[in-house]
Amino acid sequence: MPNKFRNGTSSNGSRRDELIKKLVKLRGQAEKDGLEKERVRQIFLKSWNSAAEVRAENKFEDGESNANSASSGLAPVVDRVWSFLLYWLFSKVPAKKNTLVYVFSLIFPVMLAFLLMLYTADFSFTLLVDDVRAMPCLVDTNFMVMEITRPVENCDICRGFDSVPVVENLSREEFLERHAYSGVPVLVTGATANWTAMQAFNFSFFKQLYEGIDGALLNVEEECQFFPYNTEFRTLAEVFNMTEDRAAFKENERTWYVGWSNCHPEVASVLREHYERPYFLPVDSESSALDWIFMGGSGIGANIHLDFVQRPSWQAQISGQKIWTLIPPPECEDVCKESMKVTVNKGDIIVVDTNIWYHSTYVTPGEISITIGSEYD
Ligand SMILES: O=C(O)CCC(=O)C(=O)O
Ligand SMILES: [Fe+2]
Repeated sequence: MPNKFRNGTSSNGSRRDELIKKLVKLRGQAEKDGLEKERVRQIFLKSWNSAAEVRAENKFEDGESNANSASSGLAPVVDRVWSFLLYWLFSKVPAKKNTLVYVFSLIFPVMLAFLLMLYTADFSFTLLVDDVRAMPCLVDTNFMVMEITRPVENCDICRGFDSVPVVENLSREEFLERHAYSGVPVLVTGATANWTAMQAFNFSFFKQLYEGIDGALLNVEEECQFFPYNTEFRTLAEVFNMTEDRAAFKENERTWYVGWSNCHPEVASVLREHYERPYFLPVDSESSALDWIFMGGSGIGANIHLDFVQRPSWQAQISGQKIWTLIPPPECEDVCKESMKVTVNKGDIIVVDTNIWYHSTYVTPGEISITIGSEYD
């Protein structure tokens, strides 16, 4: 099941950003000097050698997601806990250690942590998974590894323009030639004409759809991905349990914005009654079986991040308005504009390779923002 690996970059910015920039430049230089991409990658990975990072590297290698792993047995959970513990311990153990220090700073805490882990496991492995998943150091570690081992981009993705191209009618040929696989983003206005989604999709539509199909909510938890962003929701079921007032963004109610992927076939077939593949996608391009839905009120949507997917994505604005900020990869900063904002209105479709462009979203005040999208190849 293809998954978006969403790589958060929300916290402790500038020192890490500086470091990343330096590493990216170094990597670019190494490639210019004739070292093969794979060799450069190996060198960077080798020098990135704490236990936690090695774990993250494995994640990077197999393209697995950081999402709901509770379904795949206890092994990944135990692995993650161990990665974290080792990372924590190695960063705490003094460089020169005598036996006593060694026992107290390494073996003792490891045993204690292990016992604690077993103890916790009896009660709730789900909670443990949540806790570990929420640990920012794991996310950051992944981010660093992924950023410095990411292949250098070809900066044609932005050469010659400093705003996202906006078109009204886009033929398949034009799309194929200019955007489909080039990494050049595009906004196609008025592209959802005839989609009944424009009338049908709203909070209660999704609530009824998911609550009405046996196992659909659980399927999101176990097989797909759920992004709570800045909310307290842990599952899509919790989202649909919020009060009507909150769902309607009544005054004094806490605002919310969430996203999830759907991989339940029955839900997918209902969704697809209401939307079509964007008309400009190449006939022979395959669409992913996953639908991505983002829904919520005014304010920050997704924080700046890069996804870990091989395929470009499209996203249709069904309701409301959203501003996307696209930031080119650091190695293209001399060629590209530093960042580009593009407003996506109801009825528009944005196409972005979210694997190349750092991106964030902001929902403008007004109607609830609802989008549906997918990947294509
Ligand atoms: O729509 C959003 O708020 C975020 C979308 C996104 O990050 C994506 O599609 O990759
Ligand atoms: Fe994304």
